[in-house]
Amino acid sequence: MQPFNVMIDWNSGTMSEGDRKTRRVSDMQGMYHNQAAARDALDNGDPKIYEYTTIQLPQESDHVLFGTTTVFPGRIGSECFMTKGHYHEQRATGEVYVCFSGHGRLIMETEDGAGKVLEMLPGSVSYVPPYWAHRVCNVGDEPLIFFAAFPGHAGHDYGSIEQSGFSVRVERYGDEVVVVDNL
Ligand code: S6P
Ligand code: ZN
Repeated sequence: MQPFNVMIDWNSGTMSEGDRKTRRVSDMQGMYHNQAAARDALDNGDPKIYEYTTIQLPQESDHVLFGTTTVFPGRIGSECFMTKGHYHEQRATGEVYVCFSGHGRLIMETEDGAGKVLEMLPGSVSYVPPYWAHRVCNVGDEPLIFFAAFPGHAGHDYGSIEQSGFSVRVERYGDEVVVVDNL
């Protein structure tokens, strides 16, 4: 394989290579706490929650996959727009998130019951260690744009999160951001 460049437009978070995927409320059924607010959002235009691009490379451990994500600003009820979140299928793989613009929270947890929430802001580099599920919430009024890099063989396990969710959620009231237990 030959080395190559890709170009990232940091205003939008789009990349010159790779498949850009869009996730709307309809792609995240049951993930927001306030189900009535989620139904309202669905009936009122099914807003875009986030978009992401991953570079197309062999999904092998010798390679490093990377991509960008743009989480749009907004809330479903009081809960901030967020990514679906996932474990890596190969649990023993970590990830690095570099935030370029916007303001967010990175929610992480393990199957052993450990949890951690980190702030994401321009210049923050967050390390997601192996075994930690991860989800990103936009707590600001601008798009939250970040870059991610992870081992090629990581894979994505969405099912575990779809079934049991994360143990906390991030809500915003006025300018106040709160992390609430999902009981
Ligand atoms: C991949 C990495 C990101 C996410 C992206 C969308 O390991 O964590 O590129 O894929 O932020 O989130 P999700 O949870 O829908 O994959
Ligand atoms: Zn990941």
